[in-house]
Amino acid sequence: MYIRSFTISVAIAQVASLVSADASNFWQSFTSQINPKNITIPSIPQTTSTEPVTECTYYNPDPTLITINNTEWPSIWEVATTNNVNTSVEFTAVYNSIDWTKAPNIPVRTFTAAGGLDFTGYSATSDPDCWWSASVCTKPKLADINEDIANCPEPETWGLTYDDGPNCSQNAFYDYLEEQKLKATMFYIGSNVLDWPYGAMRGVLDGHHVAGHTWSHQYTTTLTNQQVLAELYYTHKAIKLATGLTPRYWRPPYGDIDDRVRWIASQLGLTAIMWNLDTDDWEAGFTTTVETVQKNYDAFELMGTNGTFATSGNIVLTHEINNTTMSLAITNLPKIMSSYKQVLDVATCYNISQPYFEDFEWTHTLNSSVTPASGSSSATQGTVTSSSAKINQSSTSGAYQIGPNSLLVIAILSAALI
Ligand SMILES: *[C@@H]1O[C@H](CO)[C@@H](O)[C@H](O)[C@H]1NC(C)=O
Ligand SMILES: *[C@@H]1O[C@H](CO)[C@@H](O)[C@H](O)[C@H]1NC(C)=O
Ligand SMILES: *[C@@H]1O[C@H](CO)[C@@H](O)[C@H](O)[C@H]1NC(C)=O
Ligand SMILES: *[C@@H]1O[C@H](CO)[C@@H](O)[C@H](O)[C@H]1NC(C)=O
Ligand SMILES: *[C@@H]1O[C@H](CO)[C@@H](O)[C@H](O)[C@H]1NC(C)=O
Ligand SMILES: *[C@@H]1O[C@H](CO)[C@@H](O)[C@H](O)[C@H]1NC(C)=O
Ligand SMILES: *[C@@H]1O[C@H](CO)[C@@H](O)[C@H](O)[C@H]1NC(C)=O
Ligand SMILES: *[C@@H]1O[C@H](CO)[C@@H](O)[C@H](O)[C@H]1NC(C)=O
Ligand SMILES: *[C@@H]1O[C@H](CO)[C@@H](O)[C@H](O)[C@H]1NC(C)=O
Ligand SMILES: CC(=O)N[C@H]1CO[C@H](CO)[C@@H](O)[C@@H]1O
Ligand SMILES: [Zn+2]
Repeated sequence: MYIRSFTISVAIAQVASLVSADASNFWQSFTSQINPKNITIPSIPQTTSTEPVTECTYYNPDPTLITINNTEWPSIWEVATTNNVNTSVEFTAVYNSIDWTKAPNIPVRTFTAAGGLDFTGYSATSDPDCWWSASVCTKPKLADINEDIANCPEPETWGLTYDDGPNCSQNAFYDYLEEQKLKATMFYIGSNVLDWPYGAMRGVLDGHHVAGHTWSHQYTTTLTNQQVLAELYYTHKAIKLATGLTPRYWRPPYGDIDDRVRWIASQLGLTAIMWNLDTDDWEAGFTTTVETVQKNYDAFELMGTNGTFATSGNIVLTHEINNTTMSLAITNLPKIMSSYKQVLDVATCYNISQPYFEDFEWTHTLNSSVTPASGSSSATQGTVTSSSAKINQSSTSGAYQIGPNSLLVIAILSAALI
């Protein structure tokens, strides 16, 4: 079986034109005791059991791996300016590194009495602020703002994404993804990362593409500039603490983003990843039934074979959350894999060679539903690792299996270098 594969060298530019700003160095002050290229997750019942109650029993992380000083972090599941972090020297410095006089003059949104976003006076047709919640807009109307990613351009490709982790009861699900050699983009909530840091470590260890999903999961357009900055900053700091990596990508909760929020994210060098298919899986057992969500999956699976994505693929919104959503995923992934040519994380489907600020090159392998997908390498900035370093990296982490396809990738990479 011939499988087409290739690697994207660092010579190929990042997606879109990333905005550079002083604040884009924010990640350089972050610290971590984790080497993302050599992760060993402590073997405790929470990391090995597949029984939800055992997995979700709180643990104190090993202080030689993760040290959490509560005074340095916002309150868990509260807006990220809480616990007085917004008056800290650390946060004030980041805040002041941004020239707020250049920020778009777009109002902070409000809620209606019924609890939904208030669109009064906003024209979804002219959509001056590229407000996704009003118009599904992903291409900024203003200059110098990173454009969102909303689909996988490869034909008949399913962009695999899971939101709201890491959330303690994920072991059986991550085991399943590993068995199937599937890599997903995992959008982690900062509060969950501090609560369940080994879950985030596992995301990186397993070779998933980890991205941010804010600190406390608010509608970001309803937050002040300071709050938006804090939600992004502390989430990416938490992911760094638990994994050694700071994501360049994030997803706004509920998709709620406009050009003001995009501009703030762009100051940090961050780009939003949206979706173009929504399973509504989080509603199962809540405001709808599992059967209704299954019908959404059925339709999306059919789209893989009926021509809907003949010229370019999708990114699908699904969630880790709990046993209901993860069981729906496990039930449906075999059909998804047989209906689509590829099932890929977004870094791979979008040729993103550096999904993190740190030096951690992404090695792309399309058709990863057939063979193992991307892995990490130990390249230094501007250079590409030797093939032996790649092999050792893979075997050390235990996450990537070296198959014929990986060897082909290495061969191509070596050939390109020599
Ligand atoms: C990887 O980590 C293990 C355990 O933490 C350590 O013993 C080993 O030396 C490390 N290997 C490398 C290549 O850093
Ligand atoms: C926690 O952080 C605060 C603020 O940075 C610092 O003053 C304090 O000494 C730290 N505590 C520990 C135990 O490290
Ligand atoms: C810090 O954040 C809190 C909570 O959002 C807010 O009440 C307070 O006014 C903020 N303080 C400053 C100095 O911005
Ligand atoms: C999962 O969460 C949803 C709410 O999002 C809830 O309705 C459902 O009952 C939960 N399922 C389990 C197994 O906890
Ligand atoms: C493919 O299937 C989807 C889901 O049933 C449907 O909405 C769409 O119209 C179909 N497209 C074509 C070209 O048949
Ligand atoms: C994560 O798990 C905790 C504890 O089980 C739960 O309270 C919280 O709602 C979960 N978060 C999400 C986003 O599902
Ligand atoms: C769902 O829960 C059952 C038992 O409570 C467990 O055996 C199963 O592995 C869980 N599934 C997932 C995907 O976590
Ligand atoms: C990714 O790279 C492949 C192969 O070079 C190319 O066909 C595809 O258009 C690229 N996709 C994007 C989004 O750049
Ligand atoms: C990689 O592994 C091979 C085979 O085990 C060994 O010969 C080589 O020295 C290793 N290279 C590095 C850089 O550790
Ligand atoms: C990009 C790529 O290599 N796509 C291939 C994936 O595999 C199918 C067959 O299973 C090919 O048709 C695609 O061209
Ligand atoms: Zn979410």
